[in-house]
Amino acid sequence: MGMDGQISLSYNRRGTFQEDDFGLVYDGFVCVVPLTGTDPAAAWRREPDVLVARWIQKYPGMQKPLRAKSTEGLLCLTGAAGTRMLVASAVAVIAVSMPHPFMDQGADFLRVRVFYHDKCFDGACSASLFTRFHRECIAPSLGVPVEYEFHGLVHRAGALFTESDFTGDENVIVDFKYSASPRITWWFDHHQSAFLTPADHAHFQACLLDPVCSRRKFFDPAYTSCTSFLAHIGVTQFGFDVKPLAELICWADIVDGAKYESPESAVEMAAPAMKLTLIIEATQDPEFIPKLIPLLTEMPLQEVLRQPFVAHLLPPLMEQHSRAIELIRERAEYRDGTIFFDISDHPMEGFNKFIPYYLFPEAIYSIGLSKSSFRTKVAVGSNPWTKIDPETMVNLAQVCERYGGGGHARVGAISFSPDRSDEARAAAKVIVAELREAGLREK
Ligand SMILES: [Mn+2]
Repeated sequence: MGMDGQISLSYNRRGTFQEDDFGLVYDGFVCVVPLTGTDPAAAWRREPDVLVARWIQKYPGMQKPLRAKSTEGLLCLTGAAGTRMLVASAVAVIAVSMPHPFMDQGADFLRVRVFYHDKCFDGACSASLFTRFHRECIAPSLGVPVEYEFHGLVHRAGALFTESDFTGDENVIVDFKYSASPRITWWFDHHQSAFLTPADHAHFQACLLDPVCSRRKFFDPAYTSCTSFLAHIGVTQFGFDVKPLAELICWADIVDGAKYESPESAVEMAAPAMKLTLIIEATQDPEFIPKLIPLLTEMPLQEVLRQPFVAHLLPPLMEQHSRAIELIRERAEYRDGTIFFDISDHPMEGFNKFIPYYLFPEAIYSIGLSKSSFRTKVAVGSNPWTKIDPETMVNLAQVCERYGGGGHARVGAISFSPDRSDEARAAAKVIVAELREAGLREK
């Protein structure tokens, strides 16, 4: 089209613009094209002032154009509050010749690439929910078929994102940190620590002031899961119907918020969502979760679990889980409200942290000594189902900090290098004595 600059956002018939209009942002200019009524190109040639006046009246945020110029048949307007508006006869042509701003010329479908928190139940559910939301609420107004791709993201030291991975026509991040990349067109997160840097936070704040951007990027740390947050935005702002997805949304909250109603529901793995979580957290196959994601919003979780590519993964993991329960049962010493177990002679990469309270429901605290390939760990936790007044409980983060560890008031951990197991054992012994004393006081 002979225009430089970047189109930063896509059509938005259901969003910022009114129902009968067609909008896109081109190089910071907002352009609006009527999809109904008279031929806008003809109207523009005939009576440009009337057309501009009509838009200004319709979109109050774009009042009082200070400057108007015409470039290759496009009229650019600068608004009072710095809002720039582009109204043009040629925009109608853009609408026809460019089905989507980021689409390759000649491509006959739109690629939406969804980036999600990897090996996380909420991450996979969020990616699935976004896809169904986009397919039902956004894609129909695009006028082209849409294909969805999935790419997992992990927390790591250094740069979290690889810009060259953002190859979609739309690039979406769910349940993961903010990226200020202009290639990211949608973002949903609920983590307290969503912004890596103050600059990222400022970038998002600026987005919130933009009427188009603020309809694409959403953050609320008050939500237990990204899945339930995404559902809320979909329902309240886009008319998304989440009624068929109630099971998924409910379980994303339970799993991500560790809101299990009892130690049994956390440990016995009876619910399909728990079994799926076990599989999702353990998988080493990079193709597994992308294959799973589309199914999560298509069928009940029990049916997802029955799919052959899923079903065969469960038995060995359930067996490993049962072995961990038996080992902890065998080793646990319960006294004065506190459980202690040492399983450091049985290296394992992780175990369900609710097992101690499943075995000793009356326990207040538990201290576990375990060993994996890269560390000896002292896990210091408290029973989420205890009836003890939280005000009187020991702050476990402070206990762990004394040994260079950390965590939250209710659960913490200390890591020692594998060759410092003796120090780990000594620290565990001191903490056990301290918590048993506190446990005695509770009685
Ligand atoms: Mn989450």
